[in-house]
Amino acid sequence: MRRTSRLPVSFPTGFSLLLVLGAMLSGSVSAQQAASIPARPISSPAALPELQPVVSPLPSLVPVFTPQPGTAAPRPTPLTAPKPTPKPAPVTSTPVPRPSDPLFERQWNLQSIQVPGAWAQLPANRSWGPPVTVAVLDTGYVDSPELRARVVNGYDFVSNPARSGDGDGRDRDASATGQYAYHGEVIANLIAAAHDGRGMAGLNPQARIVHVRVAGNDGLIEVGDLVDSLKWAAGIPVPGVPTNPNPARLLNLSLYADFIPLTRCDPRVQAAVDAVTARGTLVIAGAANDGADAAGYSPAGCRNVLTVTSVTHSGQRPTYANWGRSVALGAPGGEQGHGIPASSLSGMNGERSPDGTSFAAPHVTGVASLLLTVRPRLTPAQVRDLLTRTATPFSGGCDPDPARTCGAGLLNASGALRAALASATGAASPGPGVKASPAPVRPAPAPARGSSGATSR
Ligand SMILES: [Ca+2]
Ligand SMILES: [Ca+2]
Repeated sequence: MRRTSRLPVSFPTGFSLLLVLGAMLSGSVSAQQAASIPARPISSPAALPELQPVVSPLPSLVPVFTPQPGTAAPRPTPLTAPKPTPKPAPVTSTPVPRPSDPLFERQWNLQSIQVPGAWAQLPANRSWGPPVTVAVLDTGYVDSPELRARVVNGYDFVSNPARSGDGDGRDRDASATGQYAYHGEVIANLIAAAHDGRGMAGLNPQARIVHVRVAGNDGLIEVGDLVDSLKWAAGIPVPGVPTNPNPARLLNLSLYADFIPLTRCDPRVQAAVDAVTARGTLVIAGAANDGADAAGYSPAGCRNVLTVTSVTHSGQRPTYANWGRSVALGAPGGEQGHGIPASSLSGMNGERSPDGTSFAAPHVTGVASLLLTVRPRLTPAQVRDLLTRTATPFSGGCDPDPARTCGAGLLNASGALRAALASATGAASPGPGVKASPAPVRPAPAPARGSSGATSR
């Protein structure tokens, strides 16, 4: 039976376009469990919350080093004269960080894209560079203990009170409500969960998250709300809404249109993406979950969007995952029964393992945030180039049909960070030891235009 990503709702009339979250509801969490998520009403503050400078030390990326296999255990001093022992071999490589968070051992997704190898290249003294702000345009704010002082309740852009679930339209409280509240929570945690010995380990535990609520209680999104959310998240003024005091460098869009005629990127979404890109903000989107060509989807098929499809534990594209020339990369999205482990307040034992391209995209967002941490001035096109040219090609392609491409390959966090650090491109200022790159980062190739009018990259 063909899997479907469509949420079990009847589409209301009167919308020019609706978008549906790319959630693949995992069988491990029932709708009843998900529906038990408590709403967290937060009184409207006088001003929008601003991310404050972190006064306490950020959690270390490498709080605990677990002995690696083969590491010699301490031995008692022998009573007899010891034989001369050979000198230990000089250490030639940096220990691979192993966060002590209990879920880390099951986070296969981090291993498959070599995230620990990326962490190993970062300074252990927390002097990575300025934290990167990431906006998650999704179901809204959940007060995740994985994020604490690094998350803000951004803005609620759900304009229709009949679908908002909070009794009103747009307002300053982006708190998530309803059975899909976990969706944005998991995405934010994948990007930025603390390495604190509890729950999971995020890709970038220094990143800051701005939750932008764009999906209603039913998981549906109106195009006007999405367009305004995109602009606002990047710091572009939106009429009637206070300016975002925490403009983001990266926007994660784990959502897509999947019931309009799937022929092209919606021009309204395209215009917003272009405006955001012009401000130096990169839009990263899931490819969608229909096992179809992503070119006809919004925002997956839009120009200037870094579109991500899913890869399973065994390195294959799952049948649900979209494909095609619009797809830039693959990243772990998992499959039913073998999803992406993550902390979640409403999940059984505080965790859940959903699957879908919704959960592939934040892997790319998290790695992109690491690149911007070490090279804050990278442009969206330069980030895209670093991520795609360091990807691990799929052996034999990701589908027997060569038209069903998954882009450049599987995301390689370690390779991308190595390439960024080897170049001065995007550096805040060339510091000692930073060599100018003999080969500057190439700009993204010009998009080609297909016969359908859809854009591809
Ligand atoms: Ca509201
Ligand atoms: Ca944690």
